[in-house]
Amino acid sequence: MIHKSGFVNIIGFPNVGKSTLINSLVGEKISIITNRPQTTRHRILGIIEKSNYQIIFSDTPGIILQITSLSLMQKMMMQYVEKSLEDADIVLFMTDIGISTVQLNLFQKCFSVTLNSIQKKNIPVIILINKIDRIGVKYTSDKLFSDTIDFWHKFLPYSEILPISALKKMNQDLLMNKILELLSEHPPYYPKGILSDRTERFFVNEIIREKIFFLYKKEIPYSVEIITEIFKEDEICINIFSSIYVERDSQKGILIGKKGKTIKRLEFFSVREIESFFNKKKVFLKLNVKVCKNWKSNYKKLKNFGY
Ligand SMILES: Nc1nc2c(ncn2[C@@H]2O[C@H](COP(=O)(O)OP(=O)(O)OP(=O)(O)O)[C@@H](O)[C@H]2O)c(=O)[nH]1
Ligand SMILES: [Mg+2]
Repeated sequence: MIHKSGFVNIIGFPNVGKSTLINSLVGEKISIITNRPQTTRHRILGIIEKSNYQIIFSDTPGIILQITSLSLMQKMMMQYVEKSLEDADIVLFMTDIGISTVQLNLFQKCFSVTLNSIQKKNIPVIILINKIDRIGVKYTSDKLFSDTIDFWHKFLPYSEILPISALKKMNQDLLMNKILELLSEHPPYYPKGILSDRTERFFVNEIIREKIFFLYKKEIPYSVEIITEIFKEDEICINIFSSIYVERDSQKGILIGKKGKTIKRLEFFSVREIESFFNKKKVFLKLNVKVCKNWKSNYKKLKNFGY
């Protein structure tokens, strides 16, 4: 029996549904999802396998199309994207029906060199146009949809274009069949039975960060980073102690809230999700807020945060 294996890297604009897709393909929530851009900050592997294949998917941060200066954190996020474009066996380039031609042209300007090199190396690219559930079965007559198709036809003429809905799992079987067709024969890259390359502590950090996106407005979710210092698991429960780092003193007060009310809510929502993620009856979580000035532009601090 032949065995296929390879790296299938999901790359695309912010907020188009990359993390939704990897979760849906892997069948577990390994990557957090919010309705705001730049949610994913790292490259996260999600592995699926059967006796005859092992596919290693990568979720990546959304490509920031911004001419003005990026923070060091954003630059590091974009390095994960570049790296994922280089080491892919297959690139799933994700866009959605809401992306305007202005954004697409800007993308062409910023990424033409990288995309040319992918084409030179003959790395197959499948262009995924996500969120077609928003326009339903008549999506082919949608103007934005046909503009997007035209753009990609001209830009990467040899790539397949597949309209999908990551949320509703539309055309996911088609996508899986295409991936399996394109993958090369290779023994598994990872020992069988592994779901992700990430640690339990990483998943806890990400769950807390996701809940911060839901509970806090404006810049707060973009100003936090989390480190889980204690993760002690026994048969019945998990004891967790995590620190939330903010950029400024004023943000510390906002995170904690009056008489600690808001942080209690954050603990409550985080605990519920951590319990379900680790399939545990009881999780005890203690959150602590610390100020770490300008961490987003400090290389050493970013390294400590796992960038
Ligand atoms: N209607 C619809 N919404 C979707 C679909 N896929 C994702 N979404 C929504 O789009 C938003 C962004 O989804 P994410 O999966 O976080 O997007 P992302 O590309 O990972 O975003 P970044 O990590 O910020 O780059 C969320 O509100 C999702 O529920 C889809 O197929 N249809
Ligand atoms: Mg994401």
